[in-house]
Amino acid sequence: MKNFIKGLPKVELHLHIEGTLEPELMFELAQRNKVAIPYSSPQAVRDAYQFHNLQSFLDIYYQGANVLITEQDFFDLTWAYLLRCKADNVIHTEIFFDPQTHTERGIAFKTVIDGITRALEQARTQLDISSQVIMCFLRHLDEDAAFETLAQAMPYRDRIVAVGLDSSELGHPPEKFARVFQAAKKAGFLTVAHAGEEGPAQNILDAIDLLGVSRIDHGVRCVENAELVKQLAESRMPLTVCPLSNTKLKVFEHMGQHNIVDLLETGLCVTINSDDPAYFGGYMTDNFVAVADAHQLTQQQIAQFSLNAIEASFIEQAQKVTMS
Ligand code: ES4
Ligand code: ZN
Repeated sequence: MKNFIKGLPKVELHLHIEGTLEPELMFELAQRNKVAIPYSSPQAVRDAYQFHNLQSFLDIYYQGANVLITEQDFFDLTWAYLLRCKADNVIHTEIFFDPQTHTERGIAFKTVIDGITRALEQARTQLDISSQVIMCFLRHLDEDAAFETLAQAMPYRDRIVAVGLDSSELGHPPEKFARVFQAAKKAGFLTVAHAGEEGPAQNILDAIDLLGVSRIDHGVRCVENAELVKQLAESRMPLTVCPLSNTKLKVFEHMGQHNIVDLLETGLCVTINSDDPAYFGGYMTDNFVAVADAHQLTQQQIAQFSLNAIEASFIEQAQKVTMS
């Protein structure tokens, strides 16, 4: 089954580029940029990755991003991820970046986006991997900061397909960003949002109704509202589910308890994604294998996750036809 999964063409729709920072590269960049990090070795970094909820992860994740300073750093980070994509037969990826994690430290928006998109362009020609970029607002920061970030993104409008919402879900519901999302839509961006990861099913409904999202990131807590599950199935609203993330952050205690297969069988457009693979123990193939092993998936079910991801992607319609 592992070989079938590895060879299956895959599309990734939920990936934080800052979450692909492997401990070895973190060390290399810390040295290169003379940034102090509170670890003695890459192994010590890995040992520190014991999380009990989303916040305990985010604290360590934002700290890790401090080693990213130059355009070349963002290129190296993104290129390393794209080589993993190639090894896993990921043929298209839509990556998130969090500009505020960097601009708050005095790194220019331009430095971040130029490094990321230079790697994505190189992957288009050298690795045959297509891509899109989604800019996320940090929901623990305020509405003004999100508006400022949206203004900074305007010169790069042609490189960013959508805006999203990530970071601490509890205490920061979708309504906090309704006006920013309205402005982003007016400027021509598609929208997505993390919802129903740690927060209630109501956040999924509000992301749809107040933020006008095209996809829900995570969304696994939709099962707490039967009417919502029916609506998601009928509308084929995609859920970008991240199995290893969910078990690492204790959204589910074990992979066997994960509801992704139930959602698939109920007819929802669920997809498998890696979220923050350097922190959660695996890239795309690992996530597929973890679900397939725990739930004894058939090849047909596994392939359906890939078909769903093509359907849910922001690839041009004409390109989708040739992919599927
Ligand atoms: C994230 Cl797993 C997860 N949830 C919310 N925000 C995030 N940012 C990076 N990973
Ligand atoms: Zn995420």
